Amino acid sequence: MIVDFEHGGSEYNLTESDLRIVAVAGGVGGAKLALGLQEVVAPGNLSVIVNTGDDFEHWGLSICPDLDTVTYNLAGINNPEMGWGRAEETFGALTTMSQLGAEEWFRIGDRDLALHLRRTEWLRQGVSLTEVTERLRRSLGVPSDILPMSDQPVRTLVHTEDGDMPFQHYFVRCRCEPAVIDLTFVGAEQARPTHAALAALAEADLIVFCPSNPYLSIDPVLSIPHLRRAISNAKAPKVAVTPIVGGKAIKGPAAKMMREMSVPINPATVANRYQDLLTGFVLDQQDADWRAEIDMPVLVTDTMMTSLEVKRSLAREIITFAEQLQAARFSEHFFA
Ligand code: FO1
Repeated sequence: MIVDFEHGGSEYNLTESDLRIVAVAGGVGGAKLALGLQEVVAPGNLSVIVNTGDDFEHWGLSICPDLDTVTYNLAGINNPEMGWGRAEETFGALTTMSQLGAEEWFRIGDRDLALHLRRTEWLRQGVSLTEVTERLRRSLGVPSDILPMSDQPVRTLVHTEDGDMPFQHYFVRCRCEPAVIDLTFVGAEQARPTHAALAALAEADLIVFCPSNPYLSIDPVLSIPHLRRAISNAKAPKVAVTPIVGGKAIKGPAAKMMREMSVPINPATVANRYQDLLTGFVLDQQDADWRAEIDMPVLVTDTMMTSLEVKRSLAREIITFAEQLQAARFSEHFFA
């Protein structure tokens, strides 16, 4: 339970408490912390608001990579080596599609393909992406809510020195090699946050920005009008975990993009980027010296989620950090 004034901050066992957490996540890095949070709160008390800017049509199917990466991680069936896709996967369909002249650069496994078929079938029937995602996560036994940021399409367009390209062409087909100039989230202006996401934010005791790429995963979520404001207006403390450790990203192109966009590659850049939204920031212990450059409360700890136990301990430390922030906020308020 986040410290509130009446309780005086008594320590609960979190999994029995009614603590409600909302995590904002993109792909691999975000999914890892989402799993850590799911492990330490009561079943059903975690909602993950997920980026859909990476989504695209491929083989005539609606592909939602970040939703699927979060779903597979929270279901415990993700491919631990790749970070995306499923464990124990086969690629018979991919091989045959290639023989039939279809594109093979985006490697869809046979079990993953079944999920895309099911999602595409339901979307074509008019079922919302939120409802589709709910059905899929329940079928896979995930106890947490997995919430698309919007049910309307938002597509990340990457402006590079080799021209403009859809996200998956940049990320997978071109392996993030083109130098990024800028990003556009096509459709964001017209997109509305889902009711489920707004409700989760209103009820949250804690909002966690997972260590996802700020430009490719967090910014698309914040680009949706009203969603950024709903996060800002939420009563819960907002804590972000650094996606940059030791001057580089754990995985993916964040550091490369920062260099190409002439942005200093350090945690302070990320913290200051979301300064107006955040209550606190989590630095990796390798970057403790950056604490002085960050103008908000900072938790310094091990953020390298190399095991399930580290994911759990990081989640617990964030919750304790948030309790301290909340207590400080109450004491300022009541004792100012
Ligand atoms: N990423 C790759 O680098 N290569 C792939 O072939 C690939 C296939 C793939 C299939 C399903 C899926 O859900 C994700 C997949 N990804 C692949 C990862 C994906 O491009 C990224 O996870 C996100 O879009 C960025 O977080």
